[in-house]
Amino acid sequence: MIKIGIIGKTNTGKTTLFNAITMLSAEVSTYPFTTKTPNIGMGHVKTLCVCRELGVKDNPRNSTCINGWRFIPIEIIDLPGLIKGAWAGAGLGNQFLSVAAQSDALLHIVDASGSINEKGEICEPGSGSPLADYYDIEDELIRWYMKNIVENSEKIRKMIQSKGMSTTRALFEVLAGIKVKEWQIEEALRRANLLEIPFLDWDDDDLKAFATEIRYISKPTLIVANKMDIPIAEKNFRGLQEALGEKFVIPCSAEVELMLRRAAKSGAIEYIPGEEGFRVRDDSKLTPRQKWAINYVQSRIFDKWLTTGVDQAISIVVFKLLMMNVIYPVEDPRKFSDSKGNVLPDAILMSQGATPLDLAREIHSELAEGFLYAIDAATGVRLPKDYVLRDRDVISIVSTRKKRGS
Ligand SMILES: Nc1nc2c(ncn2[C@@H]2O[C@H](COP(=O)(O)OP(=O)(O)OP(=O)(O)O)[C@@H](O)[C@H]2O)c(=O)[nH]1
Ligand SMILES: [Mg+2]
Repeated sequence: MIKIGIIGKTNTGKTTLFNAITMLSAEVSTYPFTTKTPNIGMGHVKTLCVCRELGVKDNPRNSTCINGWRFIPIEIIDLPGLIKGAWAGAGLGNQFLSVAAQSDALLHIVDASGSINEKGEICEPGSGSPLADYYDIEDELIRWYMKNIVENSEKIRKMIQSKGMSTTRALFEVLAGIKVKEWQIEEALRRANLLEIPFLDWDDDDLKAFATEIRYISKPTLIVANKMDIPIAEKNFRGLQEALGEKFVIPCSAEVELMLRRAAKSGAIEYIPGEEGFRVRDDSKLTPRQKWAINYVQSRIFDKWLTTGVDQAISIVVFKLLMMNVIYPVEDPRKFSDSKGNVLPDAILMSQGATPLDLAREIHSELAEGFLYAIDAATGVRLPKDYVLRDRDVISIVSTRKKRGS
């Protein structure tokens, strides 16, 4: 399952966002460093289901389908807030960063309303600096990568000198544990102009240049400008967009999303995450406080920003940054079902370039071992061996071995 880590300065709303996405109740407060250990939960990414296009009624098993939208599970990790010096182990720094490093992508939350000061304490909205906060946290991450390499430099040196390994391979041996891939190292070396300079000749600037590139390449990151329900956040949001023009920055209100999801769960409103509005079930049953909240949400978020941004944030990470495709594996290509007759039972996120054999591996190793060929269920055509899976493909794998349990 894809893992998305939520990082950011303390008090920016990471846990509020985590609770909104997972519908859990991890502790939220106005005190800095409320979250002491990572919270892990399940969220969903939304995609248009193929059921309508195929004209079938589906029976999802690993996911859910609501009004033609498929919600696919993903793992969300809420991390303790960062501070300057975290890379060197200050606060919960080290523990935090090694957990963050296990994620496939990151959401970097900033308090766009400027309601936290340099130390992360709540202050007058507009007085904090979201852009400075952003750079501080990014700096911590890059320093942490640098520290990791420096601590292992003797090991890297030995691998190069005694075992004759290339710089790329030796760095990979050390960084693989934090989910860095070999091609990403190659790419980072290229972008940092270090392809021709052996590791043994690197100076501090080379190390920093490499760490900066590998941080971005190995952990694609979406910047989430949170607390957009506070009016002054708009100015800061525009500033962030301006300054970080080459990156994705999206406006968001985690608190509003949390209110909406909880109200929908209680039955007071109808709301599908990501939609551009909600519907009150029965106006006459609302308390004055609920009426006030509904007004707040409507005027501060929907009228101004169209959505709360939470669902969009996850979609952008999964589909734009990680460039995942959604594949629907089925056993019976005519009925689009599994062996028990469940129509379109599973929706699986696969990386770009993945083949039907990769899909078989993802489902079960035995299915892959006996892999013969795959069928495109929508057209009934047998796919060539080197076929590359496309988004929304419905695939039936023909194998000498059946999936266990089927
Ligand atoms: N107005 C507004 N307040 C928010 C929003 N999201 C979070 N907050 C508030 O910001 C404060 C901090 O929220 P948390 O979710 O605990 O922040 P955190 O980043 O997890 O903080 P640490 O765990 O201490 O690092 C709380 O008072 C939240 O209610 C939002 O979208 N709008
Ligand atoms: Mg927290």
